[in-house]
Amino acid sequence: MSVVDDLLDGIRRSIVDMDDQQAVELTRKALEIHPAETILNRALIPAMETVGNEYEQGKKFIPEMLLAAEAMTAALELLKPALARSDVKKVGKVVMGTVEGDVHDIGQRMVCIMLEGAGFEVHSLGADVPADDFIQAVKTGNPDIVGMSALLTTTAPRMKGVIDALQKQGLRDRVKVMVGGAVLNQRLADEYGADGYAPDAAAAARLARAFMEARRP
Ligand code: B1M
Repeated sequence: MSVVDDLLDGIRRSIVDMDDQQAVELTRKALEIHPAETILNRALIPAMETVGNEYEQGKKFIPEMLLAAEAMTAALELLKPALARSDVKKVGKVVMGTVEGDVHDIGQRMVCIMLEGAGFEVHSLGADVPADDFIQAVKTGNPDIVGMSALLTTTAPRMKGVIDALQKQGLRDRVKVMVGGAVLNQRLADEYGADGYAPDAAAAARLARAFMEARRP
C-alpha cells in the first residue's frame, strides 16, 4: 500500500477506533495531498460504513457509535472550507433538516456542505426537526428547496407528514422537496410525494442544481 493510501486508511481506522485527535491530525496531513472530496469519499464515508457493520455484528455499541461519529465530525469540519467555496455566486436557497425523532445528522451535514460548495445558501435546522419547524422555515426564509434526511425506518414516513403539511398550508408549489438518507430510495420518495431523491451528498448537489436549472425561464 502506498503512503497516500496509508494516510486515508489511517483516517478510516482512527474514526473506527473513535480517536478524534488522530482523525484530525491525519486529515490535516491528507489535505496537503488530496482533494477534500477524495478524503470524504475514500476515508470518512467508508469509516462510518465500517462502524455501522460493527454495530450490526455486535462489536460496537451505541456509545461507541457516538464517539466514532464525533471523530468523523471533527475530521469533516476540517474539510468544510475546501468543500464549501465561498466565492461561488449563490444559485438558490435550501432549508435542510433531519426529520422529527431522528438524531442522525452526519450525512445531512455532508449534504449541506456539498450544497454550499455547489453555490447554495443553506439553512440547516439540525436534527429531530418537527414538521412545524420546516413549515415556519419555508414561510420566513422563502427557500427554493426543502431537503429532508432520515436514517431510521421508523422516521422516514415523517417526510410525508412534512410534505402534506406544506400542501395544507398552500406552500407546496413554492418549493422543490428533496429527500435522502440510508433508508430512502426513489420508490419511497415517490410514495411520500417528494420531487426528488438523492443517494449521496454529491448527487444531492447535482439534483438541487437541476431543480434550479428547470426553474429558469
Ligand atoms: Co444509528 N442507526 N441509531 N446512531 N446509526 C443506523 C442508521 C442503523 C442503520 C444501524 C444498524 O442497525 N445497522 C440503524 C437504523 C436501522 C433502521 O431503522 N433501518 C440505527 C439505529 C437502530 C439507531 C438507534 C435506534 C439505536 C438505538 O438506540 N437502539 C438510535 C436512534 C436514535 C434516534 O435517531 N432517535 C441510533 C443512534 C445513533 C447514534 C446517536 C449513536 C449515532 C448518530 C450520531 C449522529 O448522527 N450525530 C448513530 C450512527 C453513527 C449510526 C450509523 C453507524 C452511521 C450513520 C452515519 O452517520 N452514516 C448507522 C449505520 C449505517 O448507516 N451503516 C446507524 C454516514 C453518513 C455519511 O451516511 O447518513 O446515510 P448517511 O448519509 C449519506 C446518504 O444517505 C445521503 O448522503 C450522505 C452522504 O453521502 N443523504 C442524503 C443523507 N441525507 C440526505 C438528504 C438528501 C440527500 C442525500 O437530500 C435532502
